[in-house]
Amino acid sequence: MDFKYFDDFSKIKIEKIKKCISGNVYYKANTESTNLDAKLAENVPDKSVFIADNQTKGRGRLGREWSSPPGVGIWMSIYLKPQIPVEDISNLTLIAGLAISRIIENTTIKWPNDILFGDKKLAGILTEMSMESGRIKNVIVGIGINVNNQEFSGELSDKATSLYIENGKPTEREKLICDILKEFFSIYDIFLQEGFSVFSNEYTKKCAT
Ligand code: BTX
Repeated sequence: MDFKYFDDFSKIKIEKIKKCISGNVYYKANTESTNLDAKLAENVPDKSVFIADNQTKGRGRLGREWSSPPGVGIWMSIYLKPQIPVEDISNLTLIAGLAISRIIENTTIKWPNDILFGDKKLAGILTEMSMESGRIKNVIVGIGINVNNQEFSGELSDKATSLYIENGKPTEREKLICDILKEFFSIYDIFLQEGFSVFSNEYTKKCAT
C-alpha cells in the first residue's frame, strides 16, 4: 500500500503493553521490520516483544512485502527462546494463528500463515528461527494485523481488509495487542508442557482450508 510518510500518526501507548507481558517491550515509531529488529537484538529476555507503529520494509514470506502503514496496524514480533526440537517450531505459527482467531471474532485461519475475515486477509504471521552452535538461538513470531486502515490500494484493494473496514469503527490497538499476547503466551505455555495436539481439534475447526 502506498502511503505518504507523516510524523503525527497515532502512536501505540507502550506503558499499557508493558503491564501485560513478562518479557521486555521494545518500541520504535519507525523501523524497517520488527522481525529484523528482533533478530539483530542481543540479550533479549524470553517472551519479549518488538513493536513498531510503522514498518518501511515489512516482510512477508518468501521475500514478499507486508504493507505496514503508520499508526493504523499492529506490527509486532514475539521473541522466544524455546527449548524444543527444531521440527516443532512450525507449531509456533499455529499458536499465533489460534491466539489471533480466538481474540478477533469472525476470523478463520488459512493454514498456516494467514488470518482471514470473510475471504479477505486481515492478518499474517511470519515465523523465523535463528540457530547458534547447532541449537535454537531464538524464534521470532512476527504478527501483522490491519486494524484501523481505512482503505487499501493497488493489488491489496480486493484481497486485504481491516477491522475498521469490517466493523465500521476504530479499535484500540493497545488492548488488542495485550489480549493477543496474553492468549498467545497462555497457549504457548500449555504447548511447551503438553505439545500442540491438545489444540488440534480447535485449530482444525478454525481453519478456512
Ligand atoms: P505472506 O507472504 O503470506 O503475505 C504477503 C502477501 O500478502 C503480499 O505479497 C501481499 O499480496 C499481501 N499483503 C501485503 N501486505 C498486506 C496487508 N497489510 N494485509 C493483507 N495482505 C497483505 C504474511 O506473509 C506474513 C506477514 C507478517 C508481517 C509481520 S508485521 C510484523 C513482522 N515484521 C515483519 O517484517 N513481518 C512481520
